[in-house]
Amino acid sequence: MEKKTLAENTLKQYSETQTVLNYEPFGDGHINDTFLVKTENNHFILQRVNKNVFRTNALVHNYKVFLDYLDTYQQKENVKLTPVILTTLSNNYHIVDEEGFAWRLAEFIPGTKSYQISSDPAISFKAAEAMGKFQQFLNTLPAEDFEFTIINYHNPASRLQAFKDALSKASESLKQLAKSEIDFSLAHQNIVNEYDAVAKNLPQRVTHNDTKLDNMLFYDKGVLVIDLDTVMPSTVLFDYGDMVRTFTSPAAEDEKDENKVTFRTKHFEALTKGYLKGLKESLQPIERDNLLLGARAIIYEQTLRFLTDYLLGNPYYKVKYREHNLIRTKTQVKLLSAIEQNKTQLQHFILSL
Ligand code: ADP
Ligand code: GN1
Ligand code: MG
Repeated sequence: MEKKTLAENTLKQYSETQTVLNYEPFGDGHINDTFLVKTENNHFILQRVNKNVFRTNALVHNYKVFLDYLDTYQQKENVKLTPVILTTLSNNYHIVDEEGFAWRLAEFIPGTKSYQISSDPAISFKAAEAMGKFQQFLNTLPAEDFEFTIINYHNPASRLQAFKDALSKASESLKQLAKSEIDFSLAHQNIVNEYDAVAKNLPQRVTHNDTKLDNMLFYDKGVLVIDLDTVMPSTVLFDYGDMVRTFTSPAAEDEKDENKVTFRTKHFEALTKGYLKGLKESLQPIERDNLLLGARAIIYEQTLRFLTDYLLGNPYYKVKYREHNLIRTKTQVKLLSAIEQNKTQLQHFILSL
């Protein structure tokens, strides 16, 4: 069935969307299909979850677990952490269509903005502070009630293996074009060993797992966290790390001019302060001591993921042109190299807070 018909069938299952005027693609996510829906009186966000990426049943299960807790938590703490996910006429958060795709409808808050790049350390601070508050909520959830919406999602060792497998299959011409990124990846495998050495002792918590800057919505009342498809058991190291990855460069993840990609210490400091502001006391020493390792591990993992996707002909990330994933790889390499050069000072800063 056509995606348009499936979307319209979905909207019929909510009382709020009986008068849809039109809907159009929205946002800049790499994974799901997102639409802005206009009705006579309101706007909504309609999303079709990518079933090739997520295990749909696990995802539908997890949303139910955390959304059922969220209402009570938000009322008790008097906070709003994320846009409301609406329930259907039969009281579900998702509708699974006949092709097996899950759809959901969320509140659209007018005047919200999401950013690809942080333009001010104050933005980095606020976004990370919001993520810290979100983690305080996640800390109240029992990890054993959650399923894995993606198996081996943040797992540097398995991402390294997937990269090596892709390398063995890739054409000579692609390997030639990505030669320096391949060499870089092979030369930095020690990061996986460093991560694996601490991983077994890290507490498993429910975490967000996709904390890039454009998964946060800024508005006059604060910052909301979105893109909850990867909420599942993992470690806070990656949530902290993905903020370092996406807040510290003044250039987009797919900036073609490598010279524009730099590591901004001020943003690193601001986001670290923001994240630890409310969260510091609930983190264990092993977590605080290894936050920087989390950043290095996730930037390395992201380098491998983009490069693997490039070598395999872009099956995973949405791309606008053939070299898009290679360009994304190059920005990760530049950022990780800068962090590797400043490891000692950065670690010192984290431990000084
Ligand atoms: P993806 O997994 O594809 O990244 P997201 O859930 O992050 O999907 O949504 C993609 C983009 O859509 C976001 O970066 C944001 O700009 C926008 N978006 C998603 N949900 C909302 C919402 N409730 N209100 C406003 N914008 C939203
Ligand atoms: C994807 O869904 P989105 O666009 O927020 C990806 C993340 C990557 C990110 C890189 C489920 O995030 O893991 O870090 O792209 N999400 C998934 O930009 O793979
Ligand atoms: Mg997103």
